[in-house]
Amino acid sequence: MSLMIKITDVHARQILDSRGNPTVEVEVTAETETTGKKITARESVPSGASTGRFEAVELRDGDNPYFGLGVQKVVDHVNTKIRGALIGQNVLEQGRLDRIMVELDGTDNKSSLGANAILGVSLACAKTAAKALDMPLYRYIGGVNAKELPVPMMNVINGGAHAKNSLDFQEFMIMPVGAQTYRDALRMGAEVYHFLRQILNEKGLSTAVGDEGGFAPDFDGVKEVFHCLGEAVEMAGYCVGKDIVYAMDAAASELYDENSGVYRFPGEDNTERSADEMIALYEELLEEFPIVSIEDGLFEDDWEGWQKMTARLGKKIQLVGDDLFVTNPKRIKCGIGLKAANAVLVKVNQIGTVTEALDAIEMARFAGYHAVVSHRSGETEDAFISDLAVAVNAGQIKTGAPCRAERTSKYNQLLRIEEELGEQAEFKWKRAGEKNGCQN
Ligand code: 2PG
Ligand code: MG
Repeated sequence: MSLMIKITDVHARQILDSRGNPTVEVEVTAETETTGKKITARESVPSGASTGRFEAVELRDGDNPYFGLGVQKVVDHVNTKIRGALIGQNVLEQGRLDRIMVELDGTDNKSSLGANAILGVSLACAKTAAKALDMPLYRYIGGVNAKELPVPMMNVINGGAHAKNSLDFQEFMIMPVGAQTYRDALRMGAEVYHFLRQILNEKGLSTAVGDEGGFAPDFDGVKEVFHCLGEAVEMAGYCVGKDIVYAMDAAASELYDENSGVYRFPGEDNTERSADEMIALYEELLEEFPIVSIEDGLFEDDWEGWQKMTARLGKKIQLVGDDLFVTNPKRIKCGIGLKAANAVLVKVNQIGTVTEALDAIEMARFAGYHAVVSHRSGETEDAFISDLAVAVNAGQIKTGAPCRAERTSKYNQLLRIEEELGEQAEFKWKRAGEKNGCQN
């Protein structure tokens, strides 16, 4: 590479995420050799609540203050070891920078330096490089063909580990697939969200929100959620199943009891379901409601169950592996070989570097799997994932409800990107399981 933009500083600090827990923010400064101009950009690291057991390791201090959740050790790793290894390197060589950090860490799961240390630097390097080249981040990562605005998967009802309500499944999402543009999709989603609040109010249900900005009342089972969503969609003047379709994240690993091998539903008086019964439940829901995507329908290590579920449902809908794949090319490869799932959830902090996340996306799509770019339940105001979604033309982004600034920052960044792309911008719903025909 001929252009040299040398890293001159790497600096981390501890900040707070959207749950009020500490996380890492990193600034990378680089200098263009020819002009001597210095550029600095900053990125921060998100954090999950329903984390998959195969995720790269998020290091925490483990003692006071912050109830053991501090990241001061991680900050020190960035400011000493990683800084030392990256100073003088070319910020444009993302693959090399990420490899240096992975090798410096030396473990399989980034447990030595911490995936949160490595990711913060990796993200900030990409952003600094884009800024130094005076390029939008999505263009820097994706190149000239980065142009597709993703369909938002808006998590308007929160349950599971993200809320203290009676809902055992974690996320109930609306997807405004009938929109012609991203801007319209966002508006449609926000309108439905507001009507949903009105409906919940009228029913005397709570409109307090969960970690991802969705409402989190006590519902009388899963079907009641979809009935409420349907009412809200119709009140907003849209057609259920045509303008707006649904997606779910069951986050089933959270419900799985490994000792007995069953899924337990605390919100249904501890009803137990086997993997077969879970699949049957999804089939029943698909019959009744226009659900086009189910994430983590089964336990993160039940490859056999996933194979069965994919054989049964995979032609009709998108089956997304989150805890199953943890954005890890090795696990994705395994899933592809076994025909388990047909889509990958992409969370940069599950794997820990920009390069590996891009590798995961490439591998998935080469095998015909879809890629859904995703936030975490603990987020910051940074919107890296919005640029990433456009960079890889992912076509779908999951980043919570149109509520809470750490969620809207992602949706708003996509508005800016759409405006900037102008006539080049594309927005289309072309994913597995698309259902046509209005159900009203
Ligand atoms: C998920 C995510 C994001 P968390 O399970 O998909 O919605 O939740 O970040 O808590 O793992
Ligand atoms: Mg998930």
